[in-house]
Amino acid sequence: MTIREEDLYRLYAHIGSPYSMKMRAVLRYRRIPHVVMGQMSDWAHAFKQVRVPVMPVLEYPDGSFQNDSTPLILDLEKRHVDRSVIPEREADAFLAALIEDLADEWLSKAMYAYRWAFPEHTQWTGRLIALDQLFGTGSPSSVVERAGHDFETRQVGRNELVGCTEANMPMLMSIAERVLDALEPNVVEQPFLFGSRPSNADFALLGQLCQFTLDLAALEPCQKRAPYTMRWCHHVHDLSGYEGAWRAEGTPVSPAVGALLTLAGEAYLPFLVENLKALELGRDEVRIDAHGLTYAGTPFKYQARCLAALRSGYEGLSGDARDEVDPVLDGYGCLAPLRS
Ligand SMILES: N[C@@H](CCC(=O)N[C@@H](CS)C(=O)NCC(=O)O)C(=O)O
Repeated sequence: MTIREEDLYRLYAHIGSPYSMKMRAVLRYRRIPHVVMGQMSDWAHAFKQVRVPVMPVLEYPDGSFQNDSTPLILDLEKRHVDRSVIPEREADAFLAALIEDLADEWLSKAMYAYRWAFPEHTQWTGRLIALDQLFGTGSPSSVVERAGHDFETRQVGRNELVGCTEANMPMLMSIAERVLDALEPNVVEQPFLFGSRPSNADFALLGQLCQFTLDLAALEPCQKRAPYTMRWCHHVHDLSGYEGAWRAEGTPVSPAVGALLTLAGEAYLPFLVENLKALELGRDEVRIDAHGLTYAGTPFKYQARCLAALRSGYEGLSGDARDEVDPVLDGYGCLAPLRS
């Protein structure tokens, strides 16, 4: 089969960007014809075409540009029918959206902490990401080192803004541990959250977790704690030849989904609710206590929109889907925050 140039999507992306790896894995699994644009000179052009210049950006075959992985994945569902990543059953599709969000917005804080809050590793992380950014440009290593240093300084300087403070470290590490513990038996037995077929939630988890296989502060503890999950990442990067099936009707949600919903009910959803409250009251701090630990950070409008999207997704469920999903959500403490 020859792929025609006019059918190609272009993904402006790089290895060290979790959301880039999430999108690349979706495009590969779905067999959507695409190329990955890994050069910084190409990114500048793509960033000019979108409202918020964050990575990755997807250029459609018609030459339009969009970003933000969650709506992008949904938009691709409308354009391509085969190998959907949205679970067939409405109730599971909602649970998958919730877990996707948890991976993108809560696990991502652990990812950022492992990357930028361990001072003994940030120099090399900066340099390696600079290599990604300058790959193929023939830049001498002194240029890579300088760019690495500048990137490291910028990213370390953002630790506080994204909540990667010393005081939050126990909470951030516990997010990573809880996610790894949830997935470790599942990746062997299933290997995905909603059966043997990967969903948007699995790809969102991949985006963050695959960074743990790259960053030195994460690599050793995560490899020790969840070796199969670290390996799972390398499978999920390219599932283009893989076939799976959604879980059978009438079976209970997997223990992995249960454990992730516990994390959502105990910490992530309360965080989203407090974030919204802080914004409404004009406070400059959002604070939650969960699993005996504390998180305090800056409130974000984007995360208020995440809560609104989850609530409207819940609101839009059919009666049958609600009958199925309500006892599950309630059992894990997720129902009340989604209803208010
Ligand atoms: N919600 C967005 C998040 C994208 C995002 O935050 N991308 C990061 C890189 S992984 C970024 O570009 N951050 C801005 C920056 O580094 O300036 C998505 O799901 O795509």
